Amino acid sequence: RLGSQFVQPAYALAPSARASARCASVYTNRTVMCQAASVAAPETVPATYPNVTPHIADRAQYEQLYQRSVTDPDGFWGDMAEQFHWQRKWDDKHVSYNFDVRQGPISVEWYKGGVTNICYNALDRHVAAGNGDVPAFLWEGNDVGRDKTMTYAEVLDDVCRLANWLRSVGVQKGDAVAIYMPMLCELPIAMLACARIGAVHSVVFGGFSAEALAGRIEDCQARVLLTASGVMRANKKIDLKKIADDAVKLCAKNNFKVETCLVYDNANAMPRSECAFTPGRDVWWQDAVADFPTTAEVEWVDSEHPLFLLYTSGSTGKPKGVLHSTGGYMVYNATTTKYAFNLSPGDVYWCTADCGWITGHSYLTYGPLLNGATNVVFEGVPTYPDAGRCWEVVDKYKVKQFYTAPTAIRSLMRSGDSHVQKHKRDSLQILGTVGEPINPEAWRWYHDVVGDGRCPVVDTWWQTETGGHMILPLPNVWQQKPGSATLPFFGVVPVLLDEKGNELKGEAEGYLCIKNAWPSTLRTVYGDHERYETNYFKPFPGYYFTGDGAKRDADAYYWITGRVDDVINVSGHRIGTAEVESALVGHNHCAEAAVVGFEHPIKGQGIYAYVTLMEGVEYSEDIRKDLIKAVRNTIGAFAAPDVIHWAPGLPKTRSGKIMRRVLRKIAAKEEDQLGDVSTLADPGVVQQLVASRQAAL
Ligand code: 6R9
Repeated sequence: RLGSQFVQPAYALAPSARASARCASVYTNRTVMCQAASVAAPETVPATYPNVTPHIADRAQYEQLYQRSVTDPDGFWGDMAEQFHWQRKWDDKHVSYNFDVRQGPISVEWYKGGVTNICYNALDRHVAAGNGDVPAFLWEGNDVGRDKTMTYAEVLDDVCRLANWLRSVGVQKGDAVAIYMPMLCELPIAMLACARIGAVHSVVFGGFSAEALAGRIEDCQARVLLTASGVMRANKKIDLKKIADDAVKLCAKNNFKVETCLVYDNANAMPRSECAFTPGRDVWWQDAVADFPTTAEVEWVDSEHPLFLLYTSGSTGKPKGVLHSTGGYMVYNATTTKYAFNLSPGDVYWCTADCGWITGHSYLTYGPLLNGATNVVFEGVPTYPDAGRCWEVVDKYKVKQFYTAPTAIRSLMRSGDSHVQKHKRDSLQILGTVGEPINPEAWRWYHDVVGDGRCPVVDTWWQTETGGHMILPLPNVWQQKPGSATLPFFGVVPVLLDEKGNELKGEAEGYLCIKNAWPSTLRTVYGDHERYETNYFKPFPGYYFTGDGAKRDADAYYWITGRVDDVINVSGHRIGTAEVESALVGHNHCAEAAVVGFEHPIKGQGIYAYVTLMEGVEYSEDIRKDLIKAVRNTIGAFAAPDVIHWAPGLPKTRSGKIMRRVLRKIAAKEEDQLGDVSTLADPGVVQQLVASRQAAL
């Protein structure tokens, strides 16, 4: 891992923004070495892949298009938007933005004057062009043998039925609708139905707890919730309806009423007879929606009309509702999908992400459908019933593009090559990764074993906030380097800044920021524009701050080094340390908690929690279990700490700030590299923690 020197950052966000006053975190964030840096020469990879004929001929053509995209965004992105249906065309000068807080409020506008609808462009447009019989979804269930195909025309029918139902229960343009669903076709269908009527969808990942779901429902005031009875993930039954019921009860306690719950009877996992049912509020999807007509009027919306909200973790406070709008998101998303995956209409494409995360929004639901591709929708997990499942599915559907996360690659790699080699995989042409830095070893295995050396690996760096890919190797357009996301996409100007906000030139390492607006820039944090400005634009005035550190090598390739703020990336899931701390101190025996990340062989990062108990409380196995349960209940099982370290005291400066870099070093067993600890109020605490680490479970 790079960025090994920890110094106090130049920017400091207001401590009052912390989730809980009792939380121990302070802003001794991990920072990067802002300096000239050199990157070791990478291993060689093939320069060209005979199987892949890219949409863009070569690096020279990329350079030419890239130059135009950044010097003439109105023209370049106008051209990219031409293929879509616009009820009213955008103005010639359609781009305007302010990224500088000193010049006034941050604002971003794209396709000014344009009126469109993303659902129409994802579905109706293809059906109208005579492609209604092309499969849109190839659904593959958790259990081998359960599958279903839906054509574009069939998806459109179902979207219209649901859109009509949503209207019938009073959902109007601009209203938020919460979606808490497993990976059934009905999940992307629900998103598209919202978009059709101009409602704003807010999908909550099915792994979140009732409390987390309730917080998200209340924040966006969603009066309608779409959910399902339950789901099987590998051998585990997840009772989604029960969690949804608990969430609705929690909302009621806070005086917010969810008026209608539409529940999909996922009978194979959990028949409706096993579910609690609240008459007057709950409605069974199959009963209520089937009789509505298969046509539904499109709500034409302004380009800047909000499309969706997606909550994501940051360094401070509760998760932020990242808001994306319609026109810019649509065009950027479709364009990145096309070039990143070298996608053509009718290609069989598979992204393994869940729709509960941004990857499932951009590269499962919208991007592939906007491009007329055939999408595999997978309900299960890559290791069930065995580690060969993905390759079996690749052969079954003749998947051409496969997109997954480094954590999945590492876990499959551990199961051995035989699971891969049992299957042919000869349909594969492009392999993609997303979510966290991919270590060169995993990259190699993905490239050499899964792709048999025939398929370029597209390492896509981007974020919930960016809506679409930002830095990535366009496949077979330029040489890859394992572990590097390489060069920016059209219209993106990445910069590396030092801690004072100066742009670093040439080979360097620094804070990764973006200098200009791109079409799918997040438009605000829902209900809190000030927080949007504080988080993303105040740290380095004039720039969008990504929260990541990066290096740039002599070939101008970018190497992402990871988060520089208090966000941990566990299996590609973003988790704020403040959120976990807040959950831990919510337990009545916990006096103080400080959470850091540590390197984990499969998950990328694991969660290491230092916990100080209340006076007189003895640390025990029961308390450990209880603390983990508190995190599961407050956030979700995926955020449960891997290690709980009972800490009689935490290393604090005389002003009471916790020195997190010390905690990170102890968690990493690198206490010989603590650096300067002379400002600690009680240096003895460090030895105590090192000594007590053995007992950490
Ligand atoms: C799309 C997504 C965003 C954070 C981001 C960075 C990390 C994502 C990466 C990567 C290195 C890649 N990240 N892709 N780091 N290489 N290819 O994951 O969005 O959940 O918002 O996470 O994930 O740290 O800042 P999100």
